Amino acid sequence: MRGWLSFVVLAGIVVTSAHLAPAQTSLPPSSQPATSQNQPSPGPMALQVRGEFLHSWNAYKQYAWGHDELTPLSQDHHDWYSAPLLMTPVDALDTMLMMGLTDEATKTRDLIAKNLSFDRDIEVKNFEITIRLLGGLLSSYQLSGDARLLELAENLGNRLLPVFNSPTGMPYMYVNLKTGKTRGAESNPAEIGTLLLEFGTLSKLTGKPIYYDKAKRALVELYSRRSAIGLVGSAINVETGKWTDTTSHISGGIDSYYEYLLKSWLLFDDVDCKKMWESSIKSINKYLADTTHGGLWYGQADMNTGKRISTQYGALDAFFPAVLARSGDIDRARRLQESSYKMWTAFGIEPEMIDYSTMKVLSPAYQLRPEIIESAYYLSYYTRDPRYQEMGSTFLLGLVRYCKTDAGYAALSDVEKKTKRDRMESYFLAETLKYLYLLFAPRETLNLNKVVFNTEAHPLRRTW
Ligand code: DMJ
Repeated sequence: MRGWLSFVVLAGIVVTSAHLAPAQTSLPPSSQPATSQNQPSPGPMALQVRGEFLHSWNAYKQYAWGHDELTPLSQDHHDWYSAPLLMTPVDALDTMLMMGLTDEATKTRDLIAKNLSFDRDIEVKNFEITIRLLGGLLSSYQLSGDARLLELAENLGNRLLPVFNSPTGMPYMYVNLKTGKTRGAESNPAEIGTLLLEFGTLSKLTGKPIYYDKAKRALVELYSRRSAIGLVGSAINVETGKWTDTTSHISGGIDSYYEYLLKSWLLFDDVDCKKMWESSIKSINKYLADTTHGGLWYGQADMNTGKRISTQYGALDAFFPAVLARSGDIDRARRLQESSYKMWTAFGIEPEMIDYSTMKVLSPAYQLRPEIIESAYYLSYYTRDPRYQEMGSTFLLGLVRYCKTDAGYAALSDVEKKTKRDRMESYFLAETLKYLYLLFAPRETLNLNKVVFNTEAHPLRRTW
């Protein structure tokens, strides 16, 4: 079997097979891949996206190899902490595997296995490290069978565990990877409730329940502090369990908490998560949905009274059509995606935040975010309506026109002036280009009903 031309189906994901080195394969026999002769051809648009991925990845290799991120304008690198944790390679690896970039993936696995160490005296953000690194290591392990990635994931999981040692069981925001010292009692639902897919998968793959149990308890503790009308706020103290900001919304700081209620049910068959999702979505649709400003939007309300606080919506909120579609609510998903698209097309590319009652920009940056593209992919998958690939062409056009640089892609500091910012976040390769690729690739490239993407677009599969 040879590179791009040979495919295997890994319980729902079609990937090339050349990277499945037998010596490093440690998946149980029941989850070993079955060879498929039905090789899907990516098609011209997907190939163009793959070209944009390579343009960005090659720039990372040239200017930032071994570091966390490429800085595209200065053609240099940026590390999050005093020691690099290979954020971009770990985040980008499963995209390479899914795009069939076998040689790149093999070199990247070797880089990670040889150079990534978590034995560092650095204080890291638990949420970001979990969704990007733990999620990336686990999904790439499942796709490649490379046992070195699972070893790294387990090592990282053990170093993150101290975050849960708070009086409520809800995690602190920061932990020192070497000493286990924690900090940051003031947290939010997203940072508390976006851990179960990764920690739970680690439990299933290692046979050690501790990771699942700790992350599940955090989720349940958070849910149990919802208001009488079923909403959560924006900030909570994990030591006292008291809310310190009662503003409720589906935006950054809360967003992926809801996503993980739904997806933890789907990935683990966890009926508690099913119940928590089902009661939460009723409250979200009752108090946060807003149809009074042309189309469907979701704004902000007080978690206790349900009173509307503001009509803000932004690039991060645009993940919600994907979640609605995955839950089966195609009607709301379609309507909300039209609103997100209006936000994108008003400026040629989307701002971080608008007021949907006036369509005025509240926060002008575009940080190469994936959410609107993720939602287009889910809707395209479930409805087969060409409308969403048309949206995808608009997104690709805007990205190439406004964000492409000689060395990768750059965020924008202002979508109205189209001024660039010297930053290419690792999620651009993990999420933005992955979802864009999948949107244009043949539908059978991935069986969305058998795969659960974590919030950083790392595909997880039930191999247990
Ligand atoms: C990513 O790290 C994740 O998608 C997270 O849930 C939200 N922010 C970025 C992308 O915008």
